[in-house]
Amino acid sequence: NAGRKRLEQLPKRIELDVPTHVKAVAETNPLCHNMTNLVVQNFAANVALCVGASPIMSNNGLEASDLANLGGALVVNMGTVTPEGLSNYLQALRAYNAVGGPVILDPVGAGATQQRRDAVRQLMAGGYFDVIKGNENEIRTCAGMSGVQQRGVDSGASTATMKEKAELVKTLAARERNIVLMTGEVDLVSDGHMTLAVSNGHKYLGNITGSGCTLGTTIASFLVVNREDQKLLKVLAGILVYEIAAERAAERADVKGPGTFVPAFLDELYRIREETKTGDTEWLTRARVESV
Ligand code: ATP
Ligand code: TZP
Ligand code: MG
Ligand code: MG
Repeated sequence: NAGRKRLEQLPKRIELDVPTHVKAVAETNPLCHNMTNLVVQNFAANVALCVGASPIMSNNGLEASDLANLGGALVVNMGTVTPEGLSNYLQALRAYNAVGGPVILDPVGAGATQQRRDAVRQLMAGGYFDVIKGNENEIRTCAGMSGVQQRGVDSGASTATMKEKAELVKTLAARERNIVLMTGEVDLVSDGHMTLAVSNGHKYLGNITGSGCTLGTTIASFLVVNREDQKLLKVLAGILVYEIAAERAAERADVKGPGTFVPAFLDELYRIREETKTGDTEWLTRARVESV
């Protein structure tokens, strides 16, 4: 059947399509509109630039329709959401949906407070998100599961098995007819049909602020290119570039911990995109992707 065929083709698709998408971002400089939290503004703009996108940080809903018409993607990251912020996000969501522009939701801290639970509900009812990405507790909150209590923006320890988590992302993606990504040491990503586990990345990503947020910015940039292609593979391309850059950075002799990791990570994001432009895709041999 079609599902099995898609699965059999996966290694080949990764080998062929991932570099195509990486190259497309590097060569077409897609606009990436970030409505994001107060913490990560500068870091997210730098990550976007390093993968080859053109970032604009704007939390003003009144200018979202002009920006949507420029053909880029929107990141809605509710890390420092306020009532005014929420109405700006909703306005922007409608503007991008109206022109078919890709939108990604990062429900930061969704399970921490009542304000955030309400914000997630209103956002998900207010329009279509091509991708929802978050840590485990954030994705549980998006799925409407009760009893989720986050202590802040971090997910905290998990008691769920990989199988349970995979089932959750698949069910939510099927319900929302979009792509759902649950991040962690192993990332789970699904389009409601196929679910993939990505085991790349490095623990330093958990020791710096904004690693989830800037993965969202990266994925949004990838959603803009090769519009007729499968979204799941573009999301996967964004994840792989991001996490393999982190691995390469952490291995460098000049990296001694999370502080020196940040600039090295930006360097490696940039280097991977430059290598891919010249046809050198050796970095991709590190990809650890499994169907679950
Ligand atoms: P949290 O606040 O719970 O850390 P987050 O929104 O920052 O959540 P993460 O789950 O930390 O998001 O994921 C951000 C990125 O870091 C992802 O690419 C993920 O794969 C990677 N990552 C996080 N922890 C690890 C780890 N221990 N090993 C490898 N990669 C990791
Ligand atoms: N507080 C509000 S938003 C934010 C913090 C610390 C950044 C969260 O970043 P990430 O990428 O989810 O770790
Ligand atoms: Mg983190
Ligand atoms: Mg996060």
